Amino acid sequence: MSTDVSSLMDLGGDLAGTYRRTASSGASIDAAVSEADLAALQRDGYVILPDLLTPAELGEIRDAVAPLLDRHGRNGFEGRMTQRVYSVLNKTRSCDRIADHPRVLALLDRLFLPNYLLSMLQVINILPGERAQLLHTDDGFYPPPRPRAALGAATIWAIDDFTADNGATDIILGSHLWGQRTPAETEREPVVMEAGSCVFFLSTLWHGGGANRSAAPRLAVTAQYCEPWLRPQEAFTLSTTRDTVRAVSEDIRRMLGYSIHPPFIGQVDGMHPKRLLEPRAQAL
Ligand SMILES: O=C(O)CCC(=O)C(=O)O
Repeated sequence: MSTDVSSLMDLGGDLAGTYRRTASSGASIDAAVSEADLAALQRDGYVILPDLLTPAELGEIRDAVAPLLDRHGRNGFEGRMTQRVYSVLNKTRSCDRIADHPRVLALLDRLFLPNYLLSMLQVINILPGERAQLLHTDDGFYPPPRPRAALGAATIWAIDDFTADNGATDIILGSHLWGQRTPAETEREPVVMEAGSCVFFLSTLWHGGGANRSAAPRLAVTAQYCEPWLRPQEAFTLSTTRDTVRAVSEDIRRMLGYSIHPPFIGQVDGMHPKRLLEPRAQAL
């Protein structure tokens, strides 16, 4: 049998022929800053990125999500005294900067294959009286056994200050390196940080929402990301309207799945998914 293809990767550019892979805005971050972030992340399993959102941006997020916080969690994991908003991109543009912040993308660019995906974007409001959430990892539902490299990463953004008693995310320092070990409750350490900061952690790190022993809610937004060959938690290609896809940044569009993991993953009818955004594809 003769063929001009010796490896499937020879086809890597074919589907992406019309739409070349777009550059990540993570490239705008000083390499020394990102390398320092990465070193802390690899050592501890998490890194705090301070002061990334302005007071105006925080106010915009608070105003936009307040009317969406209309129900409590349905089980102990979601939290009976916790309010969550899913499918955030279809409901407000105010959290876009959280999904595509260049400082975060610069880390993702270093950790994962090109065209990594957004796996989850969620608002989490922990109300006074909420108990500590079950400790968990964010990629434990993918079968490959630990210890292994993280298959994804998460950010949790403090929209309110995170304090030691208001439900700040608890992390287990260094647990990203563990094999099958599970943590004890006594190993929890709250991530204390000011509003506008985020904690970035590997999806292998054990963590959970903290107990809210204060008198005020703790508002946060979390964005999770995964390798481009994994199925994201939120099925964004099914749930995100075409109008929303057009409205978001090129980075978000790529992370929603309007991108190809070479040579074929993510195709639509044998073509690049961005063809769906062309005017003549409106009827699809
Ligand atoms: O709200 C938090 O601080 C953490 C929440 C979390 O890890 C989750 O719900 O998966």
